[in-house]
Amino acid sequence: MRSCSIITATLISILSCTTIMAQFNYDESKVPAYELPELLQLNDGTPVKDAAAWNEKRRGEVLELFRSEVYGRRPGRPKALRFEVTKKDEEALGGKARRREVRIHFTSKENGPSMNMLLYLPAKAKGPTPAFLGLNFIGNPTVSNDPGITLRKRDKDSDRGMKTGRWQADMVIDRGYALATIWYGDIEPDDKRNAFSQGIHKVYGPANKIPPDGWGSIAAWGWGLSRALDYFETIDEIDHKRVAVIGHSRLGKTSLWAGAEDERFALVISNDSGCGGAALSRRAFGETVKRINTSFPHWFCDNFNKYNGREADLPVDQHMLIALMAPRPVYVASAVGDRWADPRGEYLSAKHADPVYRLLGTEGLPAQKMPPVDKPSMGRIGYHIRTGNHDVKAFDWKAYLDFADKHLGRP
Ligand code: GTR
Repeated sequence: MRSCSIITATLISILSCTTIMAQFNYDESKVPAYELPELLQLNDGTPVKDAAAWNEKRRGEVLELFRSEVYGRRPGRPKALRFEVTKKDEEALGGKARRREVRIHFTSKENGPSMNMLLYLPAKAKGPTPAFLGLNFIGNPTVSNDPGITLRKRDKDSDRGMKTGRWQADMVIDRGYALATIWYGDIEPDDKRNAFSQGIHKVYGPANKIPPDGWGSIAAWGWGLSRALDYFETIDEIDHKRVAVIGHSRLGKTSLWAGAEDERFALVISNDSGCGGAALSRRAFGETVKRINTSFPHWFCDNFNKYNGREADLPVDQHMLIALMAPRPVYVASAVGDRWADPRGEYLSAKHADPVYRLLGTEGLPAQKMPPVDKPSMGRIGYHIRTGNHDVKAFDWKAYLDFADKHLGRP
C-alpha cells in the first residue's frame, strides 16, 4: 500500500514537472537576440588588456558581482573547524582501495552541525594522490556497493549502491585518483521552506536576518566543499594542490561556484549544471531565471530575484562564472536529452570564457563550434555533449579522468 502511494506521488511529481518544463522554449529560432556583458572590460568601461588587469582588477569585480547578485556571500573557515576519523582505513573495492570515513565538525559542539565524508584512497599509491571531490544527492552508501560504508539513521540499506553508475569508484581508483564524497544535506537540507533554519545557515544567524546578498544553499554547499579541502590539507595521502571538484545538476552549479570562491580547487567540473550553472541565462532556452527562483527560492541570494524575466539586466552571465576558474582547467559537460539545461547555452558559456584563458597565456576551448555528440574537445577548457539524458555516466567520468591526467599529471 505504502509503496503504491509513493509510486503515485512520484508519478504525479514527474508529470507536474514535465508539464512545467513543456511550457518553456526549446526552439533555437525563438532564442531572443542578446548581448552578453563585457568580460574584458572593467565596470568603469576601461578595457582589460593584459593578465595583470584581469588578475588584479577584473576577476575581483566579476566575483563580487556574482556574490552580490547571484549566489550571495559566504563566510570563511570557522575557527572551531575540526576533523574526526569516524572509521579508520579498511580494505575496500576488492582490495584496490582503502576506505576511510571522516566527520568534519563545523563548530566546537560535539553534536553541532557536521558533515560525513566517505573517502577512497588508491591502495597502490606511492605518494600523495590527486583526488576528485563531489557532493552526492542521496547519501554516501548510494555511491558504491561496498558493504562497509556506514549506514546512518537516514540511510536505507536497500539504497546501497543505487548510484554506483554516477560515481564510477572503480574506474577512478584504477586510474590512480582518490574519490571523496559527502551527502549535500549534511551541510544543509535542500528544502525551500526550512533550509536556512537548519544546517550551516543556522550557525550564522536566524533565517529572517539574511540580507539580500546573503548566501543561498548553493553557496552553503560550496562552502562545505571548501571545508573538505581544508581536511585534505591536513593529510599526506592526498595532494591538496591537485583536487578536482565535481558536481551534477544543482551540484554542478555548486561545484562551479565553489571553484570560483576557492582558488585552491585545481580543476573544476560541471556536469549538466544548466540554469544558474554553466548555461547562459540570456538564451531563454529551457529553464529560466524566473522559473529557477520560483521552484528553488533558497538556492540563490534574494537579489537574484530582481532578474526574474529580466535576464538582460543581469550585470553578469554564466560565461563570466566559467572565466572565474581561469587559468585553472574547467570542464563543462552536457547531454543531448537534457534540453532543460540548455546544452548549447552550456557550450557557449565555455566558449565565451575562452578570451580570458587566452589573455592569461593558456589554451581555451579548442572547438570553434559545438563539438559533435560524444566527441570531447579538451584544451584548458573542456566540453562535451554526450548521448543520453540528465545524468552522470561512465562516458563523462572517462572524459574527466583524461582531462585530469592532462592537467594535473597522471598519477
Ligand atoms: C531541476 C532544476 C535544475 C537542476 C535539477 C537538479 O529541477 O530545475 O536547475 O538543478 O533540478 O539539480 O536535479
